[in-house]
Amino acid sequence: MSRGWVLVTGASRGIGEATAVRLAKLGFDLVLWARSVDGLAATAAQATAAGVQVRTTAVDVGVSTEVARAARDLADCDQLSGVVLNAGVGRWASLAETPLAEWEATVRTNLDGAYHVLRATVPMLAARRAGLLVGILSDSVLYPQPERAAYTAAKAGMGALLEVVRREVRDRNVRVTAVLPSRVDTYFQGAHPDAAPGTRAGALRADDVAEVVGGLFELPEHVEVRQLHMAAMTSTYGPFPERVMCR
Ligand code: NJP
Repeated sequence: MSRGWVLVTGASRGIGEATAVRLAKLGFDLVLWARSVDGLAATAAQATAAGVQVRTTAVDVGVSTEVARAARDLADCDQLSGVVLNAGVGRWASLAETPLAEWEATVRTNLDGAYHVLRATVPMLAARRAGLLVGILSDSVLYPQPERAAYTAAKAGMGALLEVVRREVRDRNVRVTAVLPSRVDTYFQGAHPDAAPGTRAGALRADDVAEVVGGLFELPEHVEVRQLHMAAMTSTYGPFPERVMCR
């Protein structure tokens, strides 16, 4: 029996791909958005194998008209149960070395993209008087680091937007969770233009984040996890030493 539809953005690879597959295994039908048609098809094939319905649309979340067009298909889904705002990009550079085009591209995907997708989907969840919104932010929001002005600002803005939405739709029973991962072994660039799974030693795996997001969808409807900060035990990232001294 269907558990309703979940929209996952940035579902062509990385955390979005893993999350889509995890949610499919939990029985959710899926709407998958990203720009890469081939990547979406590969994710859809894995999700369909779990026996759920899957719809894919090539969408640049930073372009309002594309999101509006894709959202028209969403209206046909009889029950939108949740949204995973996962599409994101980031390239590390100091403020002085961040050209305007890079700043705008980062904000357009991470912050404007969240705005466009939220505007399209929050009314649907609010009308149902149920649903879960999960935003994939970053621990950069908690620990702003040098060399990543555009990314940190965009993700912090997205976090603020999610908090506003939480308060606006709380009385409609819509829950909002911000997930703040430390490093994850995906294609995400950060400081590494050639990043690919297998190149971030000691980081979380995409499946780890997917497992946690899947768990959020399994919670009773009266439970809201508002913020979730996760890191690999092998991570030494962040302002505090995370390595535990073994006796
Ligand atoms: O990265 P990657 P992750 N419109 O590059 C899509 C956050 N995060 O899985 O459009 C629509 O493997 C892109 O698809 P495509 C991070 O900020 C990561 O690690 O086909 N989709 C692909 O499916 C991000 O929010 C780390 O190119 C767009 C996906 O996004 C989320 O995790 C740490 C798009 C990116 O897959 C997933 O990133 C952290 C657009 N305009 C937070 N632009 C980490 N990996 O270390 C991109 O704290 N996508």
